[in-house]
Amino acid sequence: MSTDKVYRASTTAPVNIAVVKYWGKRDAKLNLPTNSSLSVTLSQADLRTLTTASCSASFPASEGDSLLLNGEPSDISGARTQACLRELRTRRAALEAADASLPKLSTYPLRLVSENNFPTAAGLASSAAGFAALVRAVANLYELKDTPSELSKIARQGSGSACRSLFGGYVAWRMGDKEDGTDSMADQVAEAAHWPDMRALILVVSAAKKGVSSSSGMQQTVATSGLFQQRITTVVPENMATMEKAIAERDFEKFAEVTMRDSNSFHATCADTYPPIFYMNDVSRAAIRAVETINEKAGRAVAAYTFDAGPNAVIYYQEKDTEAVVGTFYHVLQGAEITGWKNESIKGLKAS
Ligand code: 2P0
Repeated sequence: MSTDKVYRASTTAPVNIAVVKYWGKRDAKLNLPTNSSLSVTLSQADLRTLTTASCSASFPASEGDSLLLNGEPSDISGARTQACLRELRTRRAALEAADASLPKLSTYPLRLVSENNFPTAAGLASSAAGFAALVRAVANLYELKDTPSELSKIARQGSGSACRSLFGGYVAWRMGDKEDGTDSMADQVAEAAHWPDMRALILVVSAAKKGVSSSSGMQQTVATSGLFQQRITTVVPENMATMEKAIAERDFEKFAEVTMRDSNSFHATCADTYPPIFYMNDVSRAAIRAVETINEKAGRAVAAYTFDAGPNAVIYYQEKDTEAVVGTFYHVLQGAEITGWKNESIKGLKAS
């Protein structure tokens, strides 16, 4: 066999937006969380990372592994990326040890090329899709037999929320209780097709990079917030159980209430961090008031807001309520960019 042969595999991974939030690590090295979390995976038509992994004996060993992210060379020497690549190589090496006829891909330098189909500068969660795509692309290249849940344990070490992007639909990340993290992984609660009416609107309030990174923000919260203890012992376990039931029953009002309460609880623990962390701004709060107005007018919860570690709002709603929800935002939030989920006609519209 020619040593010049280039082995290659490509994959895409979607962005996910949590409705029960991950915030807090019990082990920062292994990315083990202090609570379970649950997210909705967004359509890959709108937000996804495409990653191609290749390797060859002909790639100069002196160049080592490399990553081209959106056309720019990117540093992969960080501990998290290295942990992912090490785990993937170890699994490939085990296959090679068991079958001498397999090419020794685990010994070749890796070239990774990754592109987001959304502006990285938009301040949207890109690390989740990024690490999920990286792990699956290399796993495909190495022809690993691991299940998505097994791969989620590797992606988790790149970025916690990345473990949830290995699945579509409604996804839970079970925190687990083992010290080595072997039971801290994601599983699918329901397929997207289970609730075909579900939609998400993303309101890009600010494209600026966030002031406090998630990693350091959550460490400060764990260390200083008293409210956080109540969140992880009582609030989140209840929200996880109620949310799973709401999804199973396609109960949008319950889904909406838990989504909004959990976002509020997460941001309350941020405010209770010392010194406090503020991710939402005045426009974010205007979005919350707009959702409240929409729901009051409808006489039921037809829209649910949630905010991550930044000011951008994600609004969940059902297709039948598009006019009430998107129509109102279209008029209310002047100057904010509106992007839609599922390639709807609202994609890319400017509010006016
Ligand atoms: C989430 N966030 O559940 C929560 C809600 C932000 C707020 O997961 O340190 O980038 O890489 O494990 O995954 C953001 O945290 O943090 C996040 P690391 P990550 O989506």
